[in-house]
Amino acid sequence: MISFYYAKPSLFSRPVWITLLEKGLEFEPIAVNMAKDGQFTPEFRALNPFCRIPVLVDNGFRVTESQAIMDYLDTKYPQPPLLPKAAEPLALVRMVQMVSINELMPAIGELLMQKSGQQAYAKNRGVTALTLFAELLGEASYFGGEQLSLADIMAGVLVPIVCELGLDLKPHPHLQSWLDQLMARESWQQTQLSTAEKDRFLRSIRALARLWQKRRQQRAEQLLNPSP
Ligand SMILES: N[C@@H](CCC(=O)N[C@@H](CS)C(=O)NCC(=O)O)C(=O)O
Repeated sequence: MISFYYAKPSLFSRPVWITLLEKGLEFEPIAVNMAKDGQFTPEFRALNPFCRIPVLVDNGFRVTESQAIMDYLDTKYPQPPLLPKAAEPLALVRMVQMVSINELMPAIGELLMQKSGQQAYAKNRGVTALTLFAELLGEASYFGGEQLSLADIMAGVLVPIVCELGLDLKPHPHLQSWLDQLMARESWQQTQLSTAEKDRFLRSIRALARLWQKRRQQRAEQLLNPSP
């Protein structure tokens, strides 16, 4: 049995969730209540000493880190394949995954927090990522070619968020069509926050960030002293 520890608004959890759905796998979703320190319980810390979601446990085998989990799922459950085999499409897929994680994700964090002094950098980072994605996608249906890949899943979760935060896909009409067809898929629909959930998350984001800042101190102590 696969257990999937997640939180619905978590942008690191959703790509794993979509991967599970696209693979048609049966799994037990276990919601971790981060507003109530669910990631700091001794049980959860035993699964991930860094106290972060997502975590996947497959018949006793534990995997942390969203990208590692997605790789694991694609190798263990190869149908339908979500990573191309040939060198060039694989490199392209990995580039999109890494740019999503290393550039778009921090840009989203900075735009969401509306930290003064960081908005221009965050926006430019986002615009540059979208321009690169449009170039890499070209006229193809998906980043890996004609089949959905982990790159589409990762970028397809983050691109709608940067657009909601003010970035524009108008200069990239094919990227917009790519996004529209992804968002129409059952796996995107099923994992989408409702308007009420999104509003609640946006209202709580600053309080959550303050709570996490406080917990970082707690984590610093826990990392040095792992006993519960
Ligand atoms: N590199 C990790 C990042 C995971 C991550 O930062 N998850 C956030 C939720 S979106 C989390 O668990 N935050 C809780 C905390 O930092 O206390 C991954 O790719 O899985």
